[in-house]
Formats: sequence, C-alpha cells, structure tokens
Amino acid sequence: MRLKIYFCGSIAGGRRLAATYREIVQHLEALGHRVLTRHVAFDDALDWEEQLGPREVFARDMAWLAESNALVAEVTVPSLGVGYEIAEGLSLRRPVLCLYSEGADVSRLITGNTRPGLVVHSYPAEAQMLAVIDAFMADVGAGGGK
Ligand code: 6K6
Repeated sequence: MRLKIYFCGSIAGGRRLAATYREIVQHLEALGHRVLTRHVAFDDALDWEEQLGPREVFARDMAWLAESNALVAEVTVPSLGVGYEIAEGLSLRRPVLCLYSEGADVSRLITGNTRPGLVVHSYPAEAQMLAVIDAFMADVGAGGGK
C-alpha cells in the first residue's frame, strides 16, 4: 500500500544529520511510499524552500501534515519545528515514529511520551534504523493508513 509520509528533520536546529535524513527518505521511497516533505533531506531543495515566506512554509507544511498517513521524525538533532510537527501529528491521530541515534540526549517529552500512536526508538547504526522503519511502516500499512 502506497502511503503518504511526512518526514521531519532538523533545519534551523542544524543540518549535521542531513545524510541520515536522505537515507531515511530514500528508503521510504524505495518501499514505494511518497514522502511529502522530501526537501527536508536535500539541501538543494531547501535552497528553493528558502524563497518561501514563513507563513507559506507553515501553511503548506500543516496541509501536508493533515494529508499524510504517518510521520517519521529523526530527532537526534533537537529542533523546535520537529517537536511542533510531532505534537501536531499526534493531535491529528497520525502514527508517529521518532528515531534517534543511540546515546543522543533526546528530550524526555519525547522519550517519556506515552501518547497513543507514538513509537520512539533509538538505533545503534543505520542498518538497525532502516529495520525499525520497516517494522513501523508494516504496522501503519496493516492499520490501513489513517
Ligand atoms: C530553507 C532553508 C532555510 O529555511 C528554509 C525554508 N524552511 C522550511 N521549509 C520547509 N519546511 C520547514 C522549513 N523550516 C522548518 N520546516 C519544517 O520544520 C520541516 O518539515 C522540518 O521537519 C522542521 C524543521 O524545523 P526547524 O525548527 O529545525 O527549522
């Protein structure tokens, strides 16, 4: 089942994991899904995004979030925007996967969060990260999307 995925990764919070974001987006696409926010992973696409005003970015991103079937967030690098997206996704009752590199000091509001629909996982290396994504996507697909 082809699903619409809203991918979240740090922009203003820092781009040091951009290569990991690309890995995630390309993996989701290889599984046959559509990543609505693929620009988050690609710096050249973000250059285009920079032309948009903040209100356009917010309105467009919130419309995509509402349209999505599930969220996948890489939360190793702290980001206000990603935290906002996670909360909004949960409020809209979308399944949300939060992934982070083992040992990262992630907010307890994420690691201790018991809201229904939220899955939080650390990964020791990228191979395990992709396996966690596969398991999450299988669950989302089994639930029929939204
Ligand atoms: C490009 C370069 C600098 O700013 C831009 C344009 N900004 C954004 N374009 C698209 N999505 C954005 C932008 N800024 C934040 N977001 C959304 O928030 C993305 O979906 C990310 O998942 C998240 C990042 O939040 P920050 O707080 O790290 O920017």
